[in-house]
Amino acid sequence: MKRALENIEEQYQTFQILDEEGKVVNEEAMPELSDEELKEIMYRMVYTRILDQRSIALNRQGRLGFYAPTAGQEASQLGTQFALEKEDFILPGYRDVPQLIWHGLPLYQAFLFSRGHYHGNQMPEDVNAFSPQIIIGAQYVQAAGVALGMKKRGSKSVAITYTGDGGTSQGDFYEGINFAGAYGAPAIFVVQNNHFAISVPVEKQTAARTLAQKAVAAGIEGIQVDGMDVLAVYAATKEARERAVNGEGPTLIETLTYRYGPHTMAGDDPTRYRTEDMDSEWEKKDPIVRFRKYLEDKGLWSEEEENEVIEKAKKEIKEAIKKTDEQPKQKVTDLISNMYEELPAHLQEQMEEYKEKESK
Ligand SMILES: Cc1ncc(C[n+]2csc(CCOP(=O)(O)OP(=O)(O)O)c2C)c(N)n1
Repeated sequence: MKRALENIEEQYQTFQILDEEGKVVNEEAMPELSDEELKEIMYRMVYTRILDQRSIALNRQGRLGFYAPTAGQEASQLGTQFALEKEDFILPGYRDVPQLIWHGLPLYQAFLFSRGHYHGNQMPEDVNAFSPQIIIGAQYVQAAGVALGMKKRGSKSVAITYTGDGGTSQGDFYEGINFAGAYGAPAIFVVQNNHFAISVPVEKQTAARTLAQKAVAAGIEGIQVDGMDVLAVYAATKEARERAVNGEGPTLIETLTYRYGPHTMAGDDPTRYRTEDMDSEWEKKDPIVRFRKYLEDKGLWSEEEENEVIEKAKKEIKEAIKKTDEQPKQKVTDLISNMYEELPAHLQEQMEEYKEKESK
């Protein structure tokens, strides 16, 4: 990984391992991964692409609620997640549900989150994660705090958080990276630069040449990575994790990526702010196509294997949505009782009122 503070010009370079044809262009940066691990990364990316397609379809059928599409961002999301250990904490944004799933959140709970059901926000005991943040940038401040807590406890783990290019314009973004830098907190700050904050292009977001260089002002490491290259994303995150647990402080990772779909399923129309040329230019960089070529060249992947993953994903998604449907409906009292440890008087009153209504 390049060191932003040592060489100012290097801030503007993009770290890459695989080019668009799936050829290794940076042999010395190649992470150590077994054949099984390489295949597992592909498995997760293909599975997640199917999950995205199915989630969009389920949303259109009225069977899911809030949904922020992920296709195009698989390498950024899963390359970072694959570099984590089970005890690491994830503080995701609303588009980062795949990382939660691969960190252990059951699919049916991810679907419940989409439906606004409180159980979708209840992370299982062994899943170190917060529920997805909707307030842009807020998770950056929280990640600095979680990471500082880990440091104080002497645990050898990290807190990783995600925002988009738009999120870097929020005060919370700067507060989070600055605080973590000042306290040497073991945090990894990921900016998935998909080039648009809903319809606002990144050029309107900042005059900075890169978002990674914002690390310099916080005195922390910063790196811009080809976010369509899963090996580069993994290698950068792995190194950031090692630095963090060795007491060398936080890292800001900017991944250059693209979301093929709309911002969310709530009526955004990307054709109003993106051209077909731009879409097709980014589709040529597709993280799955690129990694498939790399694996096929190594004799590690085949069409049959990929089809098996697709069928498995479809089957599991079907089972999960069935389980989602079978969960008890959310009651008003559930909503109230999951907001505060101690209820304020006015909510206590409403609680009594609804308890009575629900018992009838
Ligand atoms: C504090 C705050 N302001 C505004 C919004 C409304 N909002 C939701 S998503 C979004 C754009 C975020 O873009 P970006 O950070 O680039 O992430 P992306 O959705 O592209 O992953 C905005 C402005 C919000 N959720 N929170």
